[in-house]
Amino acid sequence: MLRVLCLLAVVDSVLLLDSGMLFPRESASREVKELNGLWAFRADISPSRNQGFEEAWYKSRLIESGPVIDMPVPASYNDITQDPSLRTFTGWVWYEREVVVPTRWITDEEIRVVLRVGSAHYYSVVWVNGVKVTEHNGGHLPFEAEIGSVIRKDPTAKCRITIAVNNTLTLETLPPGTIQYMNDPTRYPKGFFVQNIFFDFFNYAGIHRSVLLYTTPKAFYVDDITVVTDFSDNAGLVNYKVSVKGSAAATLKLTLMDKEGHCVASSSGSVGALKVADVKLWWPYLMHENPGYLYSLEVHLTAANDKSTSEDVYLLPVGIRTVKVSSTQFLINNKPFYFHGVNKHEDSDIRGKGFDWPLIVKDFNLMKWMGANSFRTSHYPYAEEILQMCDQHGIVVIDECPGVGIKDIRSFGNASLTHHLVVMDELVRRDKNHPSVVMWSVANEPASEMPPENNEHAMASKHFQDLISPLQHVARCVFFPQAPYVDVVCVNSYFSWYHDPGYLEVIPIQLNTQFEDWYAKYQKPIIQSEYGADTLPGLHNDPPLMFTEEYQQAVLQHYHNVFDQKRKHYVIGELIWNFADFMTVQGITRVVGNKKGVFTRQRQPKAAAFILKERYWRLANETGKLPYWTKYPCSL
Ligand code: BDP
Repeated sequence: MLRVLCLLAVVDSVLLLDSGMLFPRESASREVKELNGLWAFRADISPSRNQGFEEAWYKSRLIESGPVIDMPVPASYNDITQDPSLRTFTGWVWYEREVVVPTRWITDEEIRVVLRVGSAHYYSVVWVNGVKVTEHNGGHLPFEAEIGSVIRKDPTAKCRITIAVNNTLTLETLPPGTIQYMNDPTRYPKGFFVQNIFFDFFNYAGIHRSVLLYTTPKAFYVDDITVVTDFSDNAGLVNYKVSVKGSAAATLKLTLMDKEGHCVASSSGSVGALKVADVKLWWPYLMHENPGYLYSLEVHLTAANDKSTSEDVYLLPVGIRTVKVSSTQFLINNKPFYFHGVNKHEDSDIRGKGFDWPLIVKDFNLMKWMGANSFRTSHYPYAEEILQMCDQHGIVVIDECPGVGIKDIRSFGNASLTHHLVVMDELVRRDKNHPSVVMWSVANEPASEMPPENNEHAMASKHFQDLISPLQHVARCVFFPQAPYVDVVCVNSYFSWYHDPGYLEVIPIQLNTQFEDWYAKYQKPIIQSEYGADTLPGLHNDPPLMFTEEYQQAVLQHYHNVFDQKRKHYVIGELIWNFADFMTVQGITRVVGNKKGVFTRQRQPKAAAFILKERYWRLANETGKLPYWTKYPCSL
């Protein structure tokens, strides 16, 4: 079975949303207060799952309406307790935390106070001191609410934040899912229902990323920045657009600084271009001895009246690079780039999909150790901090929206299309300025065999293309093969695994046919975006048998032989499925999760990791320039 992904290459966007989503950063005019740690928590176990709303649990402290437990934020709640019903809970859960807000934020009416949730899966409603401040539909992207007026109502009260989160997936969510009630009393307990999903990872839920309070000035502030970069010879170009919100008239000044803090270009006005002499380009890891070079763009707003001057300052990291796609190559800074990398998941023991710095840094060290220059955010947008790490380390990213498991015909209507577009819009708004992001992935393996007139998700890629069409490096969607929206064809295939299981000898012929057919049809470069085999660490057999470490190694080697022939022509990358083992629903094909990782879930290498390490470093040696510190492997 060949499975096709949809991908769009980058770079700028015209957005439907009317406000920006800049990552909260401290500056001379902005403060950030993290609200991570222990929150009070209760799952609404009432049969309707609606008791919390009926009894208005948000109106007073959560403990006053019933028992609460400690719940860490960020983290999925599923694996935190010993309660099996919480592990698979579907419905509303309630989080609450009281926060001490700095007095000045309350007394100074000129300060804008914003509450931001990095992500909560899937549907969230947020109250502050019992007043609803926002709700958000979607499990992987940030949302915000301005809360100054609410906390100023009673300056002496603590600020009580209540967040209700519902992980129920419907035919219109991304990813989609259905709830199935089992009403036969001879077979199931009363009220028994299951959440059906059509994707292969556990539907972890809860507040997955940081919750923050941050401030900006109120009279005016930098709401959004878009940069699109280019270069010619030695000169770099940063085209920028700044959107300012607020009532006061303000002056805008932009300064681009190099790593040493020296100003290399400056400008004023909300739209313009900064020219950088002797530009240091942003290069991927292993393509240049100094990868991931970032400038810093200081956006400075000032307004003065007779009495005082006020300002807003925002610092945006900027990597200057270009992305182009020909019929056979993917070019970064006009040089051919070959993706030798991994597919990942946000997934680990205990935390589930919860953001965790030690895990992230470990994963980056492992990717760099094995010589991976890229990864795909299968199958949803990852935390912004991960993309920031990619920018800094030069790890190239295919940024995927949560359009995975779109299989049911009922998920192909207008409501699904509308939601898909909003999610893509939110994704581009959040990630458009990351130099590491070189491609958008619109969906993984939707039922693209549906004819175009019925296929709203194919329409999503068309609309999405219209959205980003004024841009310089626009690519076109792939997942709907007849549609002319393709820059890069991404193919997932599992020869000798899901097809002809156990017969390694089919791989060379089937993989060759796969590549030749897709290339003949579209004349677009192709990435092998998934391939692999489930492997239980420590299980051995020679000759190789399925599920042993030897079999995983053999599958990889057979695939690699074909990649080596085709990469001379139009194959532009290979991404192993998967970087690490990850949790899935229970089922007869999964032994406590998907075991196709080349690392275990605890990030220990299986034998296949060493095969990839040897290969990726060899590919890097052939095509790129190794950084100076590779002489000192300990620093990896
Ligand atoms: C691929 C899916 C991925 C699965 C993988 C597998 O894209 O989500 O985990 O198959 O079955 O087709 O291991």
